[in-house]
Amino acid sequence: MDTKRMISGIKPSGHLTLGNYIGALQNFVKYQDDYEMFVFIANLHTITVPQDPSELRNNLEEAALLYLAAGLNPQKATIFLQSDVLEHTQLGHILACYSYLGELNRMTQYKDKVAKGETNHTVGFYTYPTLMAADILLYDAHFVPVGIDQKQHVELTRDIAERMNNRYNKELFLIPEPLLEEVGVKIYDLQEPTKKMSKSDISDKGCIYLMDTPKKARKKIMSAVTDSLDKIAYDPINQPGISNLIVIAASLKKVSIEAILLETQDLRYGEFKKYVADIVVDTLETIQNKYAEIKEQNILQEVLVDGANKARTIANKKLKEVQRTIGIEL
Ligand code: AQP
Repeated sequence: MDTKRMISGIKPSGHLTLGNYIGALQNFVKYQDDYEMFVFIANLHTITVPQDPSELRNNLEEAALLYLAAGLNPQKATIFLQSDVLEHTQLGHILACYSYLGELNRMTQYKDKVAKGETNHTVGFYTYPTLMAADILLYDAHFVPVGIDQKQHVELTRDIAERMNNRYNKELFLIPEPLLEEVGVKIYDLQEPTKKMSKSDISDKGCIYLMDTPKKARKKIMSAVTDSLDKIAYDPINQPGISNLIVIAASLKKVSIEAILLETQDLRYGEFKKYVADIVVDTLETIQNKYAEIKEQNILQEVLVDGANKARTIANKKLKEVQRTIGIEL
């Protein structure tokens, strides 16, 4: 049986968070053994909102090092910078010409901005789902491992791919499936546990960054908002704070929610937070030690060049096929 292909990426629009790790990065690492894995750093997606160039460069380098520090192995996975493979933007433009304004208007992230009364979003922000569709379709990926917030974009990708396949009466694109984990598809802010933990949030009190010092991370967990019910139960509606901590623990320990509940049911909230903080700190320390080692080795450029070369070969072949099919190339 042929190995199935997977593609995913993270945008370095800030320091990567525990949400990025649980919802994306640790799954990429898990899948690299069984799938042909393509993982890119989605730098083109970051500039859909304003960025400071030197901060962005730092975030980009940090994200790439974190991919490796978290356990992605360049011998197994193709790791590259999105902008190094020009085929992404070219196919992005083509797919934008096969997408409708109504579809992009329905994208939740865009709708949320409009609902908040924000009017200064860029054209790039509006069309980023079509670029994301290109990121995926260039590689004929079977699966796209994502957190819940990105599922809608994979569904749009499927719609565009099916539309073009039907229009040209051939299997131009493979129809990808979003791949969501049972636990950890959405990690919430520790201070506002009904809101997603996001790297570009203004306040960082509720957000754990992978490069936070263990002391800082522990403090954030110990100050996480809980409730007055005084019981450790998985009840996201009535106990969103405690439930979020349970999910964090289960995801990092790679066990079920029930297993965490069994282990912690008799703990008081303070003890439970310490239990979760120990797990988080242990994860961060492992990643950060590896990060320091890899930075020292100075291998990043080589990994990204090799990855881009490999990705480009596949992407270019698909782009040419698309261009010939739609008639813009002889
Ligand atoms: N809190 C989260 N819980 C679970 N999964 C998450 N992901 C992000 N945050 C969480 C997943 O990580 C992958 C890469 O996401 P991204 O960084 O490219 O985009 P994003 O979802 O917009 O992430 P942020 O942190 O919220 O970025 P900003 O603040 O810049 O918008 C995706 O699979 C995502 O689901």
